[in-house]
Amino acid sequence: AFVENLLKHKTFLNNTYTTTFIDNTPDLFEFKKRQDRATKILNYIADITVNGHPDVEGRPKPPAHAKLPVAPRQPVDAPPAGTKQILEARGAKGLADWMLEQPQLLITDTTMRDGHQSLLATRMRSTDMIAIAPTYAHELSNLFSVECWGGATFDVAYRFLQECPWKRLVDLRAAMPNVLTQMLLRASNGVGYTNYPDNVVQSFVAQAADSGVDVFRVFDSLNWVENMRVAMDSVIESGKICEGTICYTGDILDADRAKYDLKYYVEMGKALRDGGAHVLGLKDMAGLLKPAAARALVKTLKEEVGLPIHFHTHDTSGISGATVLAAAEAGVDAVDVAMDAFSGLTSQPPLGSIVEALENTDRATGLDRSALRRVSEYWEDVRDQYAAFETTMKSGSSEVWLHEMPGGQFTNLKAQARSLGLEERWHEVAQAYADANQMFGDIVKVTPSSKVVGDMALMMVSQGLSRAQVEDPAVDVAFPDSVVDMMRGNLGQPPGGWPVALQSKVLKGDAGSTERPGAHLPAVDLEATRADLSAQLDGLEIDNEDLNGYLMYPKVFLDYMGRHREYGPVRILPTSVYFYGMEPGQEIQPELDPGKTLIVRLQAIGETNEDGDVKVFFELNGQPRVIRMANRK
Ligand code: BTN
Ligand code: 3PY
Ligand code: ZN
Repeated sequence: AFVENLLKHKTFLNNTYTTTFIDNTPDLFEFKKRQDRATKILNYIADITVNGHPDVEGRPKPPAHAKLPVAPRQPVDAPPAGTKQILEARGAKGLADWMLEQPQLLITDTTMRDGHQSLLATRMRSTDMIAIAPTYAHELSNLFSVECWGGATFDVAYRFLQECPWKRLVDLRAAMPNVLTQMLLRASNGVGYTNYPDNVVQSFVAQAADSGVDVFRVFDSLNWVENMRVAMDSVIESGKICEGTICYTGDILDADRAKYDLKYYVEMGKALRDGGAHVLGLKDMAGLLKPAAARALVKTLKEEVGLPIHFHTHDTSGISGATVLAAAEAGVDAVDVAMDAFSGLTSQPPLGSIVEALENTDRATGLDRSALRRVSEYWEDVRDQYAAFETTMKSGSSEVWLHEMPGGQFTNLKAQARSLGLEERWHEVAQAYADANQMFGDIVKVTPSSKVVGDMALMMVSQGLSRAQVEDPAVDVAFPDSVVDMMRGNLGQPPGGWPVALQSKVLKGDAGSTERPGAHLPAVDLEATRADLSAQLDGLEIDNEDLNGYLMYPKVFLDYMGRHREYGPVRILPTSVYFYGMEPGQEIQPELDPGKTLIVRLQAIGETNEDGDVKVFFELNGQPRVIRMANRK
């Protein structure tokens, strides 16, 4: 093992070693067993079986009746042509024209992105998505698109699910070659929480297009079109569909909320069209758009902007189904809905019910209702596996019109409030969130601006500060870092700018920048970064997907890679095994590579010895294997 370490050592390979090399290079004596992927996976299963997974500890377990999700079998031959083939034949502009020609309401299924982001803290694993993708391809080939990437899914995959988000995308694309894939892109914030240098955004978009994204929904968290151009231009250049997106806030029918009136949205829609958007996204992230307002807004945007409109909302109030139907009546081209089992509450309205409601009307969707029920039954079984991540919201709530929290943030902020001991004071948090929003000048609240408002609200409640106190120059306030950053201009500019007095208090007299943040951020040297990353990973070859993952989230990516080396490709494990380990007598057959299946059987778990170790007895492909695991319980 020493010679092997020596021969592989970079200093040795580079011929840069000296006579003291062996004495000064302790890693030559680290004989960590090189393990194959199957052994790493057995280690992971043994670890989880003995010690549990930290993310589900103390959380509700899947119900006793939960059964392993099994997707319907599909034929091996090619699925029918779908929207993907229209994009290939007619290009992005042609696809947009095609949308305008369709009488039916076009349907996007959000289950694989916003559905689980809003209901299960984004914890759905790739294997549960990829298994059902062939059924989408064969039985739901007339969906407009499947939203399955972007938003919070990117970092959660690395951070909490120990899997590569790019591989998810590539696998879904391969299994679903006929339906458009869709992602949510936070413009200059990429899939992160802060502005990135322009060339990082460009590189990320180019890679996402290459790895399989067809529709890019691009939005800015302050609705600043100026800050969307780099991302939009990159999408257009890739040949994919640029959905330039308006984030909806306020109430166009309320004269007291004049900042965000119909004219404001029409102007923004025109600016996005003039910026090259193929489709106009209308993103109602908090579910504030009321049916009557939807009718007026959709009708006017259709007339004034002329692009196909794709509407997205959340059902936090419980009545967003009515808004979707009103938008459909007013001529909206496409809508986002989630499969029934992943719908409602802070998620999208139920896909199956919207489809039913439109049957025998001129907007009937043409989707196969029995296929939809089969697919939703599969999702029901999937959802049971994630009981640990269910949240406490039980009913629709009109309070959303007080706080205006995005669906994706609501349950998160509730969990954050709980962890600060503010669970019983949730309604105060909601009020403080509304106050913080007014204090910031009534802004669009969506990732990342929504996080800033949430940070401020939690601080106000935990420190007992009122809006008047926060604004009072005589009261000393230690503002959260995110607030300081936003007031400096690092997320960009809201319509009308920041309230001057508050900004001056937060920045201790400074004015803050009004320029586009990306204009100041120096370009990243991509090849130098690749070389540096490779060096940090012992010379591992870094492909473009890994490079772009690292550029978005350096630390999260490196932590992921470290665990990957220890545990191997745990993404192939069934979700129950990933979170809860195995029972004695249980057998699973995860697929290591296409066509290469492991047969893993847990035989028995031994007693803990005096060193605190447990022997876990497996059979791997029929051969006995024993893993010794520290019992940390
Ligand atoms: C994660 O970090 O959440 C995903 C990877 C799993 C890490 C395993 S879970 C059991 C063991 N205990 C830990 O704290 N980490 C490893
Ligand atoms: C995200 O940015 O992740 C969102 O879902 C915003 O609504
Ligand atoms: Zn959403």
